[in-house]
Amino acid sequence: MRDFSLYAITGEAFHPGRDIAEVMEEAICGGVDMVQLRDKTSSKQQVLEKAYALKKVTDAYGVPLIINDHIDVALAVDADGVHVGQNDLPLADVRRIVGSEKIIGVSTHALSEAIAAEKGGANYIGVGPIFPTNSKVDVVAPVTTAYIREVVQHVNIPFVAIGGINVENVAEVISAGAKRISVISAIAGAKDVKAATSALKAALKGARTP
Ligand code: TZP
Ligand code: MG
Repeated sequence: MRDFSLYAITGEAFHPGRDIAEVMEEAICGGVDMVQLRDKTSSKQQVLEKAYALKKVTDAYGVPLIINDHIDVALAVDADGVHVGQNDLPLADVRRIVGSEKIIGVSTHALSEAIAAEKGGANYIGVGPIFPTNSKVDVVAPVTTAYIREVVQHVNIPFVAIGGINVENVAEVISAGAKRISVISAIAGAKDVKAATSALKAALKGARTP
């Protein structure tokens, strides 16, 4: 898996009336280096259509596309990978379905889950929510940046910090040891998506430089 640092997750509710592929194109132009289609409300058919539209854009810019939940859609559009949660199919079965070449990301909220995901062959894990977030309905309590320090000590695969991260608090996340962040609202909810993404990427880079 090619490394990434700013991972945008789609959040259509944040930009009503705007096209998802267009918004993600602006995000990529602002510096996003991985995109996830996350849609918990549309029909399978609609998710498939969005995935095809996003794939066109991500392919044009050479950015990986990951599909949340819908493994069949990921395979249909030949996405780069899938992202699954703790209540989706077991990791071993996801790997059997997608094969060895696809990226598998797993959401984790506790060290036991993070270690299990690494052992099970995940390519990266999501670690969060770091801060309170309004973007996820069934969200667990924030794990805080202290938890990032624990993950750094016990997990060897790439991890991405997620949940309530924005241009103001990204430095705190990076100084706790995260190298990669994932956001929904800080990008999808921005008035000027490209400018907000550039600012976030600059803050991320600035925080990463010792
Ligand atoms: N998983 C943990 S927090 C979260 C997900 C999908 C939502 C992140 O959204 P935001 O707007 O960046 O807080
Ligand atoms: Mg899921």
